[in-house]
Amino acid sequence: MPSPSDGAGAESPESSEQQGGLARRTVLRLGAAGAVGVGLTTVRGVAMPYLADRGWLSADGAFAATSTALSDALYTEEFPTSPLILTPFRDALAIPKALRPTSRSEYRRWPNPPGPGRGQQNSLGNARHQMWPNKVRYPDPIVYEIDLLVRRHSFTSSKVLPIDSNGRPTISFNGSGQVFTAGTRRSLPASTIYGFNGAFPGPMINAEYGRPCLIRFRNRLHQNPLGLDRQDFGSPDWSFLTHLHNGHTAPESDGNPHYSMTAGPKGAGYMPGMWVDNLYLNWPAGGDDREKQSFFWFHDHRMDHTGANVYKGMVGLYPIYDPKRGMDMGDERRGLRLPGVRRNHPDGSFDVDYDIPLVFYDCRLNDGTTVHHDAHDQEYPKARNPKTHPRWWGTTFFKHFPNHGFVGDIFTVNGTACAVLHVKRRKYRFRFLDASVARIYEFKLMSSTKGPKSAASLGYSGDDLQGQYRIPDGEQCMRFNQIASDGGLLPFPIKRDSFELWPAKRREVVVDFTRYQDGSPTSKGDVIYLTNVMKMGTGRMWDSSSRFSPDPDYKVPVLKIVIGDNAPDHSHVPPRLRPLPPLPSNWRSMMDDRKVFEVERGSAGGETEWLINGQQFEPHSVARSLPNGAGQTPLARQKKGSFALWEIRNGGGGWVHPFHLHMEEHRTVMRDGKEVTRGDPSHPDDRSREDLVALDPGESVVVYRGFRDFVGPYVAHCHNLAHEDHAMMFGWSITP
Ligand SMILES: [Cu+2]
Repeated sequence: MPSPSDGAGAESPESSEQQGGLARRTVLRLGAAGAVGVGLTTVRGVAMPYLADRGWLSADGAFAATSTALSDALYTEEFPTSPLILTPFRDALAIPKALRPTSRSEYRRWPNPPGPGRGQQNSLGNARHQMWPNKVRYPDPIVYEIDLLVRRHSFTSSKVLPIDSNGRPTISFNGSGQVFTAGTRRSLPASTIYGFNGAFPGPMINAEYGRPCLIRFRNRLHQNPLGLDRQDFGSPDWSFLTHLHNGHTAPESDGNPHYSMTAGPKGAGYMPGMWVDNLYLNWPAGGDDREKQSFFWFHDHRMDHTGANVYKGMVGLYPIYDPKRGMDMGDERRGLRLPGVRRNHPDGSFDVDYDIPLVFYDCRLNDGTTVHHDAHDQEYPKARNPKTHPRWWGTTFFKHFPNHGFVGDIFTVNGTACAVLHVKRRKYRFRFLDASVARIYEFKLMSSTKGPKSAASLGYSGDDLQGQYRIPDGEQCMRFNQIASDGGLLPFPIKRDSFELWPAKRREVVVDFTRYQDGSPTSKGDVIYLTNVMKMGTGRMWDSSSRFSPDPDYKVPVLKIVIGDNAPDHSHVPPRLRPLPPLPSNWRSMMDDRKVFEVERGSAGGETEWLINGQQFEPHSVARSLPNGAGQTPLARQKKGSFALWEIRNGGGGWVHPFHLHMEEHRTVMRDGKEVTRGDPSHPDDRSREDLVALDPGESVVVYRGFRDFVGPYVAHCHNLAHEDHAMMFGWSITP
C-alpha cells in the first residue's frame, strides 16, 4: 500500500483550509445562510476575515452581496480562444483496448488482498462490501488495478496557429515565458492530466454479466514524477471518488458523496495514498435480464470538484456484454448478431473489433492572456490567481464558473481533436458517450465535396469559432440505426437522421458503411464526416439544434471517417432487441404518491443559485419532496424492493439540465403532463431505460423506478458538472 511520502516528486496538496483560504463548500454554506438572512454560526471564525476582505459582508455579518454584486465578484465570463489546428483530420482516432486483469496468484500476494471480510473494502479498514458475488451465486470478481496518476496528454500532433476571438493571428508564449509574434505556427505543449492509469480517456474494461469485476483504485496524485504544473483546477486536496455511471452498485462502491461523508473516507473522498475496492457485480437489477445494460463509464465524483476532475482526465470506459445464450457477447455470429468480432485473451479479457466507443469531450486551451480570475482562486494558492499564465499557453484552461457553465471550443473524440478513423466496408457498432462538462451535441453523418474549412477562414468570430472547422457544403448521407441508450439495448432499433447526446448520456448505433441512405453503394476512399449540428455557445443551453431553431450553417465535423476495403460481415440488426421490463398496469394510481424534485436556478445569486426543492446539496441528509398529489412531502427514502414514481421538474426558464439518478434505470412515463409510454415523436428513445433525464427549459418528466438489491445512501444530481459542483444534487436512500 502506498503511503503519502512514497515515490518521486511527492508534494503536499493545496489544502485551502490549511493555507488560510476557504473551501468552496464553506462559501456555499455561507451563501445559503446569507440568502435566508440567518447569521453565520460554525464557520464564522474562519470565514469572516475572508469575506470581509472581499467586501461580501455587511456590518451585521450577513452575506451582504446581492445577486448581481456577488456575480460580479465571482465571475469573469471571459474565455480564451484556442489556437487553430492547421492540419486537421490526420491523427488517427484512438481505439481503446481492453484493460488486462491482475491474476489471482498475484493479488493474493498483496498485503491487503480484496475480499468479503470486515474492513476489506478500503485502506481505512472501516468498510466491507455489502454484497459479495457469492450472495447471488456469482464467482469471485475479476480484479483490475487502476492508479490515479499525474501525467500529460496531447490533443493533436498538428501545428497550430494562435488566433484571437476574431479569428485573427495573435501572439503566443512558451513554458519559459518567451513571446512569439502573431502568425508564428506552433507545436502544442501537452496538458497535465489526472488520469486513470495516467491516460485520457482512461482504461476500458470489457465486462460481462455474470462475471463481477473489482477495481482497486489507488490514489497516487501526490506523486508528480514528471514535475508537471498542476495549474488551478482539479480537486485541491487531490482526493477522488469513482462512480461507475450508472452501475447497479452498492453505496460503498458507488463513489457517491452522500455515502463518503458518513462512511468509508468520512470526508470529501479518498486522499493521496489511500485505496478503495469498487465492486461491480455485473448483476442486473432484481436479477432481471430485461434490466441488463450495455455501456457504462466511470468518472470522478468528488463533491464540488467533479467537473474539474473529469475535465482533468478522470474518465474510463466500461462496455458490458451479455453472454447469456450468446445474446450480446461481442460475437456477430451468435445471439442478436450485432456487429462485433470477439478476440479472447488467455487471461480472460477480450477485445471486440468493429465495436468502438466514441468519447466526446470539449476543452479550451490557454491563450496566455485571458485572466484566470475565478471565485475559486483561493483554493489554488500556488497558482497565484487572478493573473494570466503565459507559461501555460496551449494547455487546458478551466473555469469553475457556475453561471453559464463551461463549454470548450475544441471538440475531441477519444482524446484527439479532429481525428480520422479508417473503417472497413461493413457494419460497425459505435458506443457514444458525452464526457463533457456541459456541452450537448447533435450528430449527423454527412458527406462534403469540398471538405472542412476553418471557421476563422469563413469569417466567423467569437462563439461561432467553437469547433474550429465547418463543412459548408455538408449534406446528410447516412442514417444511424440506434440500438441502445443509457439503459442498454432498446426494445427495437430506431432509424435516426440525427440524435442528441447530453452530458453523461450514452447512445449506441449501428452504421452500415456499405451503403448511403439513398441505397447507392459506397466506394473505397469515400469520406464521411461525423458532424455536430448543435450550436451551444455557453453552458446554459443550445443556441440552435434540429428540434429548436436549426442553423443550417452550423455543421462542425468532429470525426473524419474514410471507407476502406471490404471485410466479412456476419452482423445484422434484428427487428427486436431487448424487451423492456414490465410497467405495472396500475402505475397511474401511484401518481398521487410520487416524489417531486424541482431543479431550479434560485434567486440567491452567485454560488448559491443551483438548487433542488429550494435547497443546496447537504451530504449528511436525504432530501424532501415538494408537495405531491396527496399533499404530502415525503423524504426521499424508499424501501428495498419497492418501486415508485419520481417527478423531476425544470423550474428555471432558459436553462437545460441533464438530471442523473444513481442506482437503477428508470422509464419515462410522462413528459409535461402527457403519457409517453407509447413513445413521443420528439423523444423517440423515451421508450427505453435511462439514467439521465434530459430536461428542456420548463419541462417536467415523471419516471418509474425500482430500488432493488442494496440498501444505503445514494445521490441524484444535475450532470452539467458546473451545476453539480455548485450543489445541484440531493441525497436519497434505500432502507431495509
Ligand atoms: Cu443543471
